[in-house]
Amino acid sequence: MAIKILFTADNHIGITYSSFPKAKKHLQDERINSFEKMVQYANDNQMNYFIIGGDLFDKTSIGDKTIKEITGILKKFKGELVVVIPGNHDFYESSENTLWSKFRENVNPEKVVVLKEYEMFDHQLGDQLVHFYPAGCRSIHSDKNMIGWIYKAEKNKESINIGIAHGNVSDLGIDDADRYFNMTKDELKSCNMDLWLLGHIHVPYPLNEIVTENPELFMAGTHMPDSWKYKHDGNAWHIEIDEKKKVNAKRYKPTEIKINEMIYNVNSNADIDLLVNKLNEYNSSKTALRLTLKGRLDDENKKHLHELIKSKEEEFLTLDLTDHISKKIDAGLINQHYPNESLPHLLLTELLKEDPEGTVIQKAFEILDKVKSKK
Ligand SMILES: [Mn+2]
Repeated sequence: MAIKILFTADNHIGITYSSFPKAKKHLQDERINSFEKMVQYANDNQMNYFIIGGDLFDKTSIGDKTIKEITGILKKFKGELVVVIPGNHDFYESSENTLWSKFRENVNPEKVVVLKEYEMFDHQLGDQLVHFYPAGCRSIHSDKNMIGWIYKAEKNKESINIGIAHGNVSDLGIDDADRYFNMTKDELKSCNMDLWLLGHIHVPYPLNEIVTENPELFMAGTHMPDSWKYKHDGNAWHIEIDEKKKVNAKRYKPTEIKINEMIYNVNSNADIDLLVNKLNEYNSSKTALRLTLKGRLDDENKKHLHELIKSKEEEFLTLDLTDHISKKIDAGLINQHYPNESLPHLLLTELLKEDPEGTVIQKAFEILDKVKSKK
């Protein structure tokens, strides 16, 4: 019998989206709504396990209300078991009144387990025995990973053995290898798991949409884009593994929200039209866009461009504009500012001839303008 797993991680519930002032409330709500959509997807596809590979929450000091909101959503999972490991942001603390003690008070332990210990957890699914080997975190940083015990543990070849860990993987990671529970691919392989489910790097792995051969490790990525740096779609894995250990997987995208950055050169009216076309291609109500404009325009075109962007602003979830467009200097502008045969006129006309697109004329114009305004 094939078992079906919805695998997610790095949900960072409670993240504030503080660098998206206009959209932050919407993004915070969507983070929870899209989390719930994963549970719905898992139900619609009759999945057995809903596995969370660490950093379900953004921090250990998360409020009770948020904890209850999430446990309430997890209760709706109709499959056999929700399996959670603590990540480095929501690491396990053994004292009382902690995030995970409160979380566990709010769930049915038969249906939702937090695997905080470094020991095997068994689950019988029909005639299939499944062994989970968890390697969650007990601190925010560590120069050592937590999978050492798995390497040493006994394995039963008849059962399906699933390792779940949270941390950086050498060559895949984007984090400092020595601070975030770093694992090498060789170390993971030597543990002899049938499947590795990993969280921490917010980028999904592998990058294929459809997986028909066991990639040995899956990185969930985060279920929804979370920062200006984040260029991927939100992601979760739909994974199936049968008794012969054959793996099939596909991606599930729980949200339409995208975060994009765009740098664009505008030097003419035609460029402005092209820019508007590009902006029209976005699914704007679901997109936070950081737009940086470069190039050179005369005052009139620049004003026109700003009006256009202002009208677009409403459509986007957030449209952050950084304007590095400089003033276009041509004969007309020089004539307008300085009398014919004056020193500035002669100088600027000469520089314009020399290199009309260069930065020297730009600089010279700015300096002369400064001098002029001081008089
Ligand atoms: Mn993490």
